[in-house]
Amino acid sequence: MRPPTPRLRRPNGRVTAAAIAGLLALAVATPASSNTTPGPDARERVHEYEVTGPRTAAQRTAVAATGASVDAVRKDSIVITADAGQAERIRRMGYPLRVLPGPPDRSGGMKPAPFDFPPADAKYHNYKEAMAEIDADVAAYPSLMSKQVIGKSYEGRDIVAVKITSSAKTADGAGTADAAKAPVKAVAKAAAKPEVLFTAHQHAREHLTVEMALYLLKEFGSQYGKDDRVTKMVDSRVIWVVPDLNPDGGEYDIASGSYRSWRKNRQPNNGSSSRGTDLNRNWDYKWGCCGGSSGSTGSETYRGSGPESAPEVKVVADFVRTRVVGGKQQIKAAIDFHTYSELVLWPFGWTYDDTAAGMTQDDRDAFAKVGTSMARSNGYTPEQSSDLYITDGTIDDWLWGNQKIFAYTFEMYPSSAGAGGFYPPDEVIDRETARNRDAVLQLLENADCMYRSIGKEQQYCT
Ligand code: 0X9
Ligand code: CA
Ligand code: ZN
Repeated sequence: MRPPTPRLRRPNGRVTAAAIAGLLALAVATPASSNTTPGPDARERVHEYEVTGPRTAAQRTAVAATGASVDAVRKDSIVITADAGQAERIRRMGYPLRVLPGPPDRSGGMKPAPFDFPPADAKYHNYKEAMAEIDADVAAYPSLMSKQVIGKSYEGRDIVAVKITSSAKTADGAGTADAAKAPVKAVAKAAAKPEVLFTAHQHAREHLTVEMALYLLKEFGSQYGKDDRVTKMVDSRVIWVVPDLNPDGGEYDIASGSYRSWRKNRQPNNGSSSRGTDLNRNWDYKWGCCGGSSGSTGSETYRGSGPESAPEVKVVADFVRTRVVGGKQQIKAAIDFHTYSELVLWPFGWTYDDTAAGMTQDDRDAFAKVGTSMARSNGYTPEQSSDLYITDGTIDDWLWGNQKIFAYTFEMYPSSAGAGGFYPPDEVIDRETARNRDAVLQLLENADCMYRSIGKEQQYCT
């Protein structure tokens, strides 16, 4: 597919004065060590910057309102990804900016195959390798796993969901052996198994999250019958893993052999040469409500032309809606994996308030209790997502606000840009995916009644 021609020329073919001025401004503002492959549209070039000064969520939200993405938050500075225009606007707000080093060169001087990771990062799975790995896991554990193609991305790649559960007819947390011993009658009227959803890779450059999803498949498959906690959960829950929400963006990010720091999907925008919607601003709950997304197509946080306008979001939202059975949403809890900053986040993102319409004190307390406990196990920092900055149209706000699913966002390794940012070396994959094993099991174990965590099982779950 050929990207649309940048609108630098008038129909009569003459280059406009404004276009020349724009190009000159870019030439001046773009750092010499540009780290992205020159594309047809210079406006798409982005860099990470350290912004010194913003120290409150409101100040960070104001910076994000320029259309930059906020990648990391520190006490009195933040790290953003921005294009030259956004960077200039932030400078004019009075905050000093410092350009950070671009994505690492892991080529080792070798030319990688197109659409593949550079040689030094070969342990990361590109789209084709991830699909092959999923198929291999399903083939290795056919009695536990099955794969469904739930729809297609804008460029036509399969978006898949893997279902993991054993044939045990129990939802009470008992293992297969217990289930086999249980009287036939008890088995026959066994309750539906609570379902839990794990999603990954809404943001193209956050490749470690695909590895997280693949780790979960391997772990639940290989440890079933060996590890007691895994066995109980595979018996008593239905686990859904959607390993790649943004395959087009992910492939685009690696396609040239040097990382592009791409965030959005690859959907063209009407009347604009800038491609892409930020999938995590496109969900149908308070979409675009609150200054937590952008209406500009060139922005890193462009919310799309309407809620669910991104095919990838529509596909996953439709899938979640199919889990409403007999008027009841079967999915009780969820984690959406992102990078980076090492955070456990809960809704709402659209408001600074702890409680709001659709979020009672008990809801908030259960979110915080389980979230804090998960964070203790992986060493992440637990907080409400708007403690960082306001976001609207995010998946967790939709899953909770619209579907009443206890949905968390995990921001994985590393904790800072200096430690690798969006591109940590593949040597960390095993350690940083296994690091979330206990947290994932905790969520599964709590999923049948999240309010048990605050001592209110009687009130909410009987
Ligand atoms: O901005 C985002 O979408 C997430 N950060 S990232 O660097 N991975 O892009 C944070 C989202 C926080 N807000 C909610 N989860 N609601
Ligand atoms: Ca390596
Ligand atoms: Zn993200």
